Amino acid sequence: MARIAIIDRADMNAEQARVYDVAKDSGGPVGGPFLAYIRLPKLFEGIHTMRASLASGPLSRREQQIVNLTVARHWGARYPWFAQTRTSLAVGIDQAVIDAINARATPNLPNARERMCFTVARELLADKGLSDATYAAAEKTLGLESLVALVATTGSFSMTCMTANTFAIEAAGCEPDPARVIAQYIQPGRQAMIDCYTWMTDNGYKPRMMLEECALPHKIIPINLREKAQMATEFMKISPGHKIPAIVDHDGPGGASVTLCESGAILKYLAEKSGKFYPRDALARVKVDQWLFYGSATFTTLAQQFGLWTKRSPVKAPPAQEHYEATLRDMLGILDRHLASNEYFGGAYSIADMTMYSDVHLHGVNEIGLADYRNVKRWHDAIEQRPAIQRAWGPFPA
Ligand SMILES: N[C@@H](CCC(=O)N[C@@H](CS)C(=O)NCC(=O)O)C(=O)O
Repeated sequence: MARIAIIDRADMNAEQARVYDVAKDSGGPVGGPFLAYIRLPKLFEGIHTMRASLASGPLSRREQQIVNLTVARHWGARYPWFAQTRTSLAVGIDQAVIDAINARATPNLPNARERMCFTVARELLADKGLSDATYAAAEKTLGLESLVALVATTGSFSMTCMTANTFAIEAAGCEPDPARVIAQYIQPGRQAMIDCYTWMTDNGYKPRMMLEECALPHKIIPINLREKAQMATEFMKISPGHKIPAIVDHDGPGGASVTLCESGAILKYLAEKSGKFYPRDALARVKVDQWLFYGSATFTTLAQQFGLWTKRSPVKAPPAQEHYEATLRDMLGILDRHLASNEYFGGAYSIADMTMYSDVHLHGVNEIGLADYRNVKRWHDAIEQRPAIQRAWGPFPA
């Protein structure tokens, strides 16, 4: 939390401690924006009561999540977006739906109630009310009680997002926000140093993680893969194989402009540029290279096939599905054995971990589960907590 100090349980007054314990014992949230609400214990308590009543109200878990995602995206609230993305995947919402909301597009929701939840939340936020036509359609599709719950959810979650934004609440720790550090050294009129062409895919997150970790000034340029933006002639001058991610560094070696694609090459380039997350010692460096290449060339490539055959392919092919699930489990076992005696892939946290994280996070956590891979889970959870990683996995900056 950047702007207000966290009050530890031990430092709370009696009323704060009471409401905090009640919330914690009932499994409710006590972190994030609740770190601000605790300043007003009655508000903290009231918000918990409202959350609980909405959670058990007429909207299904999925419907609530669609509203929360839409609200978090509207407010550009990083911590709530991050938290809601995780919960949405856990309740079975497709990554494609999350991607569409992140890209401010209309998600493909076959269920009429879910579609209406998105429409109402978006219209309320954009237009400050509902048109007669939307109101009538919403009442017909959802019923009055659900509509009341939907408006209340939109409003209450907006408060959460505004609180997170106002008090600059990050998901963990109190580290200075690199975004502010960056702002100090971008001179007025000067171009952002690095353009990062990317999309919300496993490879797409890799350079974002490194750029955030190094606090390197950069600009995100979304390349919408669903609209085939990667096939544009201008983009293919930067990435001849029409793939994201790619970068243009306007301040490369000797002041030259450098264009680069391939996530592994980009991570290595940024590591050499910043002098971070890549050991200087030659022996340590070759080990980081080994896992960097394994991550970029083998792990992600094969994990993508798992994603294709188990999630995205409209044609079901059980042998392919079984093959790639077994392959992914085998690879998670390989990672787990290495992490049993190594805190990170190359000893210290490095670009090798950044290349491996995306597919563990997307497929390992959400689809396979990490219960059988305890060392991978320990490693994943430590990285997930890093503020830079949470920023990198948040919505694209508006
Ligand atoms: N080996 C490449 C793979 C990049 C890749 O697979 N990119 C995908 C998205 S994750 C893409 O842009 N696909 C679009 C296409 O191939 O047209 C890397 O590590 O950067």
